[in-house]
Amino acid sequence: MNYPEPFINRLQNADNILIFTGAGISAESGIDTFRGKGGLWNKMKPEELASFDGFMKNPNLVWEWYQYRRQIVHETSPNSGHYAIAEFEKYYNSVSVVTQNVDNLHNRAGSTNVLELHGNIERNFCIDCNTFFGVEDFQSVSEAPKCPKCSGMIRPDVVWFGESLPQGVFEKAEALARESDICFIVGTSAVVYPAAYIPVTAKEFGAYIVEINVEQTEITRSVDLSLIGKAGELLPEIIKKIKEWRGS
Ligand code: BJW
Ligand code: ZN
Repeated sequence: MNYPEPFINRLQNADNILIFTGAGISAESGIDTFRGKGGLWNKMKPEELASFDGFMKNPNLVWEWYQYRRQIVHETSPNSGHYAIAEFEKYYNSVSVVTQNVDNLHNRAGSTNVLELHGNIERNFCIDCNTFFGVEDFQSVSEAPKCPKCSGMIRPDVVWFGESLPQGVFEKAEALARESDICFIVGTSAVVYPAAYIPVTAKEFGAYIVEINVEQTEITRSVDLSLIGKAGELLPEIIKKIKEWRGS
């Protein structure tokens, strides 16, 4: 692919790279997205499955849904998009991944600076005593479990609608956005807030904004460059170009 000159200039001179990702980066690993064609929210109701009220009304249903998704995450692997993102670290001073995903695949691909805005499906916690547990603690439990310490309800450590993001994580992501020279927006519909403010902040503070998505989104009209295609194909192409310039 031939890239526009301003993008090439930024890629060649950047120090700080920010990569903001959503469900689309994991689609090629076989994990369903939330919106759009085949999205989870076409078949399921977000207010029943991704809200605290929904959990309190039917904890077993919500627990079962997360156990099912954990199994999918456990059985899959990062794809070429996740690996390309990890590879940016070879070529730039500072590379940060700010993800809305809960699937842990950026960490598994080797990215070392990952901020998880919406939590991590591989953890649980007790809503009463706040003790954290790994997924292995309740691996084959099919009904919402109770805390072994205080009998409180155990829930996945993810951020549901109406809930605050993990303390300090959004602020850290905003600070990285302000410092970034290039901000990639990869595989997200960019409709969920406050997460979707991250690329807006990056742009306000002068970053060059590149969107990678299989289709146009809410944010396409405000980006500097929109690359339409699969993240697992477009990101490795960008890395290949960088390698050619750097000769390694
Ligand atoms: C590919 C591809 C390929 C596919 N390659 N691309 C301001 C304005 C308006 C509303 C609000 C606002 N502030 C707050 C709100 C309310 C709400 C919100 O944003 N609602 C909007 C939906 C209207 N936000 C919240 O409630 C947040 N909390 C909050 O604001 O707290 C403050 C507060 C506290 C107390 C009282 C009041 C306020 C919390 C949001 C939590 C979101 N949680 C979920 C579930 C996480 C757990 C789980 O996984 O189960 O997070 S919902 C879901 O959406 C998930 C995702 O992280 C998030 C974003 O979705 P994402 O990643 O963009 O996925 P998709 O499916 O939408 O898009 C995929 C894209 O990939 C598509 O574009 C495809 O084309 C593309 N694609 N294949 C490249 N191969
Ligand atoms: Zn407890």
